[in-house]
Amino acid sequence: MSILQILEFPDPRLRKIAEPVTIFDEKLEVLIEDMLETMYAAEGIGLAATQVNVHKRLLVIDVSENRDAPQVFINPEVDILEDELSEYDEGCLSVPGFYETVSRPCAVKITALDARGEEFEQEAEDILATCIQHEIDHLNGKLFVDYLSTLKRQRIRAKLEKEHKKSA
Ligand code: GNR
Ligand code: NI
Repeated sequence: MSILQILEFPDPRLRKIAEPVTIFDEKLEVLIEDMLETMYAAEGIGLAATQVNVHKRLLVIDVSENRDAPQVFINPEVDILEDELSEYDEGCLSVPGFYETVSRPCAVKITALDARGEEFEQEAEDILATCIQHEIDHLNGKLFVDYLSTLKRQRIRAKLEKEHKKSA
């Protein structure tokens, strides 16, 4: 297993639209294991393939307290179950150090494939609903900073660019 490098905003590769997964093979299983290891090492609750520069529609999540309930969603789709929005202070491993409030539908139904290519459905609320929508945004080249004001986004971009220059 290996820990993968996570791309950081404003890397243009985070803007790519991911392609559906069509092949369920050993290579996909290795990618899933590596993404889970990367997510746990970074102490995130989710990770989209886009963030590790793999532009396939695949994401991993673990919203459990004990960090022992990994979930894999391949080619995920969400249906909004309730128009009501819930607010969360969102962070992102690709926007390290910044947290801002984002509103999203509070209840969704997810349809996805598992690692074997079998379809399943799952209803999600609260942090899981927020997280899966945040991850699917990544697969569509979107980041939580896109929901903020231009001013806030530019400030975050400037601070991260400065950090990147320092460590380059
Ligand atoms: O670790 C993460 N925490 C988080 C908190 C609130 C809303 C969304 C998230 S996802 C984030 C990990 C990440 O960047 N996934 O793409
Ligand atoms: Ni993220």
